[in-house]
Amino acid sequence: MPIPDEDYDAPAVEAKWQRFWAETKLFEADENAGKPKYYLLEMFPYPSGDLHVGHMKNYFIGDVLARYKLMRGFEVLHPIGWDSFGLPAENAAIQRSLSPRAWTEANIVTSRETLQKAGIGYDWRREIAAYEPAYYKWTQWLFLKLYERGLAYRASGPVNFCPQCRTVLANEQVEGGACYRCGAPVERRHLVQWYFKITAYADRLGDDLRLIEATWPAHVVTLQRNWIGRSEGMNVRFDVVGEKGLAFNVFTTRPDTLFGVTFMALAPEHAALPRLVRDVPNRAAVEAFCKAAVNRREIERAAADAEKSGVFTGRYARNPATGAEIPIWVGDYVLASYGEGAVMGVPAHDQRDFLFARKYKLPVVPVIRPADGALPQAGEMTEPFVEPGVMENAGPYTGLSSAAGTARLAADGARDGWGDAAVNYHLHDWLISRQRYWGAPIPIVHCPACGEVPVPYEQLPVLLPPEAEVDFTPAERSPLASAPAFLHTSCPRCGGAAERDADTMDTYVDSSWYFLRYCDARNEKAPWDPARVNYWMPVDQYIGGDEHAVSHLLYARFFQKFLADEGLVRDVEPFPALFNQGMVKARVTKPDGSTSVEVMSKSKGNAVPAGPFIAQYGADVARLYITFAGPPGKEMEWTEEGVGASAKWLKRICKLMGKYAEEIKNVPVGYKPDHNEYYYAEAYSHHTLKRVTEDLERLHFNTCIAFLMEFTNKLNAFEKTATPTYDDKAKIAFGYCLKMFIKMVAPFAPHHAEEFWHLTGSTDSVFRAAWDTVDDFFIKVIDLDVLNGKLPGARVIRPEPLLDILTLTDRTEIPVMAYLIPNHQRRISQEEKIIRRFIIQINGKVRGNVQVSEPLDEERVLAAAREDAKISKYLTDKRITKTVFVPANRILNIVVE
Ligand code: ANZ
Ligand code: ZN
Repeated sequence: MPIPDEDYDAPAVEAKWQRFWAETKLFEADENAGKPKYYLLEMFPYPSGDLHVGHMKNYFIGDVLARYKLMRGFEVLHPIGWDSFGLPAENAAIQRSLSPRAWTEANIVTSRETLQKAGIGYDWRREIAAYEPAYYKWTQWLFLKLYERGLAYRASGPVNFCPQCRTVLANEQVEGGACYRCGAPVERRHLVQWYFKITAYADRLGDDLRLIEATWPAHVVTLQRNWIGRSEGMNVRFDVVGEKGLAFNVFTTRPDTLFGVTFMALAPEHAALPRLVRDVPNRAAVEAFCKAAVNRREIERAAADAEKSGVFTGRYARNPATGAEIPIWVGDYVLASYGEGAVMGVPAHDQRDFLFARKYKLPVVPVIRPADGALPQAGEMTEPFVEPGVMENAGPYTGLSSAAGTARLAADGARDGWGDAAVNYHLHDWLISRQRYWGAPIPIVHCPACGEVPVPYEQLPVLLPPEAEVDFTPAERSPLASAPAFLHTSCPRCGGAAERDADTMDTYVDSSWYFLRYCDARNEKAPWDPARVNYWMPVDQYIGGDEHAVSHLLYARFFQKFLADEGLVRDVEPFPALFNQGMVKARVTKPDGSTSVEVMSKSKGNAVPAGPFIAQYGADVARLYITFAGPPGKEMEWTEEGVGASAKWLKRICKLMGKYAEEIKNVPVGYKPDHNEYYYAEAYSHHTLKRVTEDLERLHFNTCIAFLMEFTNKLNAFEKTATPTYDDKAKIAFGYCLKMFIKMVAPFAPHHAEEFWHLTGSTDSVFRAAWDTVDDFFIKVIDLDVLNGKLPGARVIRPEPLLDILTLTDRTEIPVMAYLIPNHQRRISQEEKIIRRFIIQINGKVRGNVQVSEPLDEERVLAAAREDAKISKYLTDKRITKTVFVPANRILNIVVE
């Protein structure tokens, strides 16, 4: 067995072990393994080209954990697949005049090869790709299930439309008013689209955040909670003055401010507006205002600091609480898509209403005062008082707290018929239709006679038409409509001529259930066997970016809950533990020569492709570098110097292994350190093990590596030939420590570790060797300070920082690694430091006292007495006939013959 050395041929050695792992089925996960399961998952990649080293961070983190969990005795499910449908493939394909399929497949081939060369341990038998009919058949099946339950529906409504990508987008895909893909400003259009009714699960999605709050990054939980945006309040009815039967509902979270309402504002899109302004003189002005406002984007319109505009309709409504007539305005800050599309304006207590009132000279009427202060004076207010407080000038409610008043108003409103308690969500239904080619076709047929007809389950999959038949360059209609053989079909219900739905599904539908498919990836009869899914689910550790906080992570939770209601999965949170890896950044040089550090990406020109990098340096160097560069959750900067340090450390380990090949081979089976006579190196190994294990559990890989580096330094500094105490016993202890070390290194540098492990004579994988358990003895009795030099009976000098040399009392110097530490010399640890003085009486006479450390039992006190110079002379050669031990009084009475 060659020892990895200077000439270590990374590609050859790594390929050898990768073959070995494949042949020995190391990562093939099985439900019947008789071990506890561990489902580890990285968000499945979008195959957009070759992976760069920034992408690899995700997979390296996963792989370190997978290998560690294997060694901890888990049956680890670690699968991989491809999120291979979607807009970018189609856009890239159009730009390069390739077919989306050919482009995607080529990318999968390169990416797969990169992951394999990186040595990431996956169960490749479970590989899936969203664009394969064997997968999207079930995506369509799930659509039909949702449809059956009324949770997939078609509706006309305002949608976000990206003019550049020529498709509608989900709300989650609109970022600051722009398309999440191409950045073009999104337009509002009214189209008939398919929706998934995620709002039916809003409460459960919100409530169950409590179950994962502690194990998800806090900001992701907050983002989801705010996105769901549960809001409790009241719907209040305002009757229009002078028109019987016409009324507006407003949603308010502050019914306690009802007495301060000075106007009403409707959304420009409000359905009842035309009727309201039918006969008013300024009808034209209102219509012109609405037309302009509708074209402005909602986010802009609703922003707290945006300029607010409005127009008076000329009509009035009656405040149900006061009977006062208030003017009805149209306001561009009122959104049609939230609540009732109308607000009651309370300028004294709401920021947006305040700005609106100031601009249009509407009255400000304060009706809430701070609990410990006076009611604000309208004329003096420079900003509204938005906190809850005590109600004033509020008729029968005056003097009530905001909370009490709100409850009373809700009861009175319900009794008198002008208002009801209401809950609103900011979450909208999930718009899933896309007017693009590269996605799963929506399994619906439109029949002139029967209307919308679902494709029968047994006719799935509805296959995408071959690319040759499709004009997939963007046009007004979906590309699928350009393939007559696809479009024209017969109605499943009446058999008459009908058309298929020409839209495809949002790719987030594909990724809402892929983690379930992995559990039973080759099932042809069903999307999965519930027994298998229930065995593996939930995912024990999910790793991915927080950019999916309110999209994928929300959709997947929704699917899991829906599927639980269908009895297809258990009702559990799918990802109880989520880890967000930090971004990998790298320096970018701009045309003007200036530089900046930015997130690695191909488009910025700062991406380091993973394939060639691994071919040059080896996978272990790449993964060590990435896992050592900083805490995995933090961002890191990629530099070439950093790479060198990892490569150097690996070389130093190789040197060490070469030096101790004999020792490693000769450790007797079952060897354990002797607690009475152990070596510095053994104690140190267990301390290192403790720290590495704890930090692996916390995913703090960088500190694990730092501990292991420190350990390498100590071992390397030891010169065995110059050490008189380096005898057979020491050799065994050293071999033992090195075997522990190899196992600790294994998750981080698996190829090297496997090579080293086979030096022990083992023919099995190091990943089938059990992770060592920390021997608490070492942790309890000897602390790291002691190990770092402060040994009793020895003085430590440090000629160089990393080489600990002991100068013994006889002036000999030895490196501490081989220093045998007999138990009686060990320093007393913190817990043992409680020391008590005991009085010793012999035959009724006090003969002295002794100091004893815990445990303070009779045996130890007696032993101390025998060792004490003054007392011992009364005990030598005497037979003790009786002892009386009084620990409370700290006395030991001894009766001797
Ligand atoms: C009167 C009021 C007085 C309000 C006050 C607030 C403070 P959240 O918490 O997000 O649910 N609102 C209701 N529907 C709206 C719409 N379609 N477009 C814009 N704003 C709307 O916000 C609820 C509050 O937002 C509601 O409570 C309403 O203003 C406004 F001192 O009613 B409030
Ligand atoms: Zn029909």
